[in-house]
Amino acid sequence: MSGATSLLDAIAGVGTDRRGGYSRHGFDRAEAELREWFTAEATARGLDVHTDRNGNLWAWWGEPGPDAVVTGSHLDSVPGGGAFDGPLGVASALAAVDLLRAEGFTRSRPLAVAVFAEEEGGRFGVPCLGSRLLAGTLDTDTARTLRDTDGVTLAEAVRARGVAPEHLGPDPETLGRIGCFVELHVEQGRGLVDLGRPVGLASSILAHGRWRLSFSGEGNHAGATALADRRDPMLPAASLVLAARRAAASVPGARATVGRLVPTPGGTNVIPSTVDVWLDARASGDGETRHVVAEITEAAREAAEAEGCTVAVREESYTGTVTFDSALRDELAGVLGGAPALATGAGHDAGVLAHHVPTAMLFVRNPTGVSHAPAEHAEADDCEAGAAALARVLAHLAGV
Ligand code: HGY
Ligand code: MN
Ligand code: MN
Ligand code: MN
Repeated sequence: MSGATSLLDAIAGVGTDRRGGYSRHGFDRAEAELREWFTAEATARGLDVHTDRNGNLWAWWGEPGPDAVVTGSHLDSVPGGGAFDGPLGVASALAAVDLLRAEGFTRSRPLAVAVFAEEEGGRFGVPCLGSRLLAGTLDTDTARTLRDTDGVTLAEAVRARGVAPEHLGPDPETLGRIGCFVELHVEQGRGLVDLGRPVGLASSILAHGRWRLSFSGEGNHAGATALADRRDPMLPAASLVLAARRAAASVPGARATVGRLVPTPGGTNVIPSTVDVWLDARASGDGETRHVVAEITEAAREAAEAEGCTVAVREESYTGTVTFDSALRDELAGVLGGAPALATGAGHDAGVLAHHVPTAMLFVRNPTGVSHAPAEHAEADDCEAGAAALARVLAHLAGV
């Protein structure tokens, strides 16, 4: 890292800034500051930083060119997130550049560090927004009209960041430059802890998606309205939460989560007129995931009808099971002198790009196993081991 800043200090600094100012919006102040941090750190290393048509940052070592080796991750967060999910991959990429320069590394291929916008989908509800737009796996018209909780559209948000909204969308030129992509990420789970290893390689990602269920009833007075006269959408919403756990529990390895439920208008003494519920469901395959979601939405419809309410169900994003390229994974395990392969339930930009270019993920041990919460952690020496492993992988892939 530049000056005396250690890798961990940089991550803690970025993560803390981020955690403190939680980048609720993928293009708002908190992330804007983190993007400035990255641009300054990359420029200090002689990398040439560009912003692509979808707001992703690209720091090039040498001219942008075909068959580039790309590494990187994201800087945005979830509400109350930890300091490592995203920033560890970005800071480690910069630290790996330092290590390669220090050993006099000579490139045989272009090399870039990428920072993808809005990976958590915290502002516009679509995870991996920047990498999906890049890869063309998200309908551009739909994307442009995505709105945040303040009603700001993605088009308005990117324009405020100097990105022309009419340019949002598939970017085959940028995508075409990627020869392979390697993302380093803090592990979100205890696989490496249980194996007693500091670094591992990702084997697969669960199929995962997000659905929005909007329950509508009749807003009314909490005190003046007899129970028999109510059409309270909070009841079917509550049923949905319990149905989600039941449905996921019936499919081995499946997960279903309701982390966000918004009654409108949201007064203590007001029966809500509508309740919006966001469902995050994941399982080992499309069939399993769709089965879990079908069970949940069926229960939601029944509960809505019983309360004289209606429910609208909308799929907001979906990514099928990701299986990382086993040949590349085995090659990199060899470069690292053996590194365990780990499945994960967490989605990543690497999961989006894996459908388009040879892609691998490095995981760094998280002693708590916890993620998307302040307890998310990685020890300093494991962070350094991760950056050193990434440097060896990049040297193998991009060296002479
Ligand atoms: O939700 C996820 O799996 C990732 O953290 N975006
Ligand atoms: Mn995350
Ligand atoms: Mn992440
Ligand atoms: Mn009153």
